[in-house]
Order: sequence, then structure tokens, then C-alpha cells
Amino acid sequence: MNHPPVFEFLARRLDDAQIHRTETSSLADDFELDVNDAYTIQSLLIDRRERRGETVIGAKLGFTSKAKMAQMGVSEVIVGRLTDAMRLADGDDVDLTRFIHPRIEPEVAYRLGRDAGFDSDLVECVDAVAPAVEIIDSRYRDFRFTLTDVVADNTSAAAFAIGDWQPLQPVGNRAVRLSVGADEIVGSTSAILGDPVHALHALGRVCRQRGFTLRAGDVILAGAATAALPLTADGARCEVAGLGTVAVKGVRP
Ligand code: OOG
Ligand code: MG
Repeated sequence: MNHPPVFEFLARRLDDAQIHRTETSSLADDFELDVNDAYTIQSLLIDRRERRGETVIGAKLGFTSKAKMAQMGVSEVIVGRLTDAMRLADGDDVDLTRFIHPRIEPEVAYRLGRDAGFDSDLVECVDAVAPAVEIIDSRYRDFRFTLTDVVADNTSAAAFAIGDWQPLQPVGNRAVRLSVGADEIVGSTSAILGDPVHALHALGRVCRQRGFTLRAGDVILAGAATAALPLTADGARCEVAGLGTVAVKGVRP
């Protein structure tokens, strides 16, 4: 497809901000972009990461909870792509110097047991569920952005860790607890669109609209159940009742 050269330029600006850990200003300060333009810039950004050898291994939703919408002042579900370079193992130390101003949020992850076609019901393709944490790191100054900004910036995706996979089961309304050092925040999985399974329906709609494909083995992050906490040089732990726990530890080498 042919894109205006400015989209390529903006994808590069966001990519450079991530690589060099330097904040950038809102794209909306200088350009009038709509959501379609923003998803095109996101795709160009992902193309750049793929050319560096990264592989897309799934998708994430953002702003599926009112707490996140209120924290960030944005009110529409958004989708970003996850790559293998973002994956951490449960219990990993995570080098904080990789990020600009990382925050962590408690999530529910789903795994696809088979490829999803454009007409598939994603719920039927999922074979496992797990507790997860996402590390977000907006490339925008002070985490301040518009809806189009955050879509272009691959929805602030930076890293994620997933706990032990459990056989697929209804999640509905389960207690969620996220702690980072002495900071703690509690909530419920029902904050994610009423039930995180609805995030799968929302993702299916966005995939059809944007032409995103999902394959067997891909991971889906359903969105944060609470507002995000700053990720510091402390242990961070997320527990989802009945699903288990997942932890990472921020370190400064
Ligand atoms: C955007 C990412 C939102 C979620 O789970 O709601 C997100 C941001 O808050 O920077 O990942
Ligand atoms: Mg998230």
C-alpha cells in the first residue's frame, strides 16, 4: 500500500523514541491524524520492528476498563501488537533502563489454540487463560497523548509477562491484586468490559476492520483491570483469584 511519506516519518519518530528512550511530543501538536492514519502508522512501526528481526506473537487491548480510561482521559478500546522482544518470563528481572517511564498493570491473557480466520469467533479459538502483567511505556512526554497518538505508538506496549497457563475457563468477576513494592492496587477482572471474554469479541471486530491476523500460539492481553502503577526497582506481583500469580522485578544494572 502507498502511504503518505509523513506516516513513515512519524513511525520512525516513535521507533527512535523507544530505541533511544527519549520522550517525544504529541503527534497531534503538528499533524491532523484520524484513527485510520494512526493504525497505519502503528503498522509501519511494527514493520520496522519486524525488519530488525522481531516477530509478532499476539495482540493487546487497551482502555477496556473505566479505571484506565479515567487515568488516561481516553474512552475507546484500542489494539496494539505484541512482539517476541516484549516477552518476559514469570519471575524475570527487568532492566528499567530499557524504558522511559514504565508503568505496570494487571491483566488477563488468553492463548490461541488455533489460527483465527477473519470470520472466526476468537472465543472458540482460545485454549488457555492466565494471569499477566503488562509494562506500558508511552513514548510521549509525561504519558500525555490523544487517542490517535496512543494508537500510533502501538498503545504504549513495552513488555509483558504471563503466569502459568490454565485450561480455558470463565473468568467473569475475580479479585485482582497488583503490588509494586509497598504500593498496592486491588480490583476485579469484571472491570475489563464486564468480563474479559468481551475483550476477545472487541478484538475480533478490530481484527476484521484492520486486517490483523492471529495465529495458533498467539497471546492476547485483554486489558488492565485497574489503573497502572509506576514500575520501580522493586518486586511487582499480580494475583488473579483462582488463576494464579505472575511476578517481575525491576532492576537498575
Ligand atoms: C495505553 C495502554 C492502555 C490498557 O491495558 O488499558 C493499556 C496507556 O495507558 O498508556 O494497555
Ligand atoms: Mg494494558
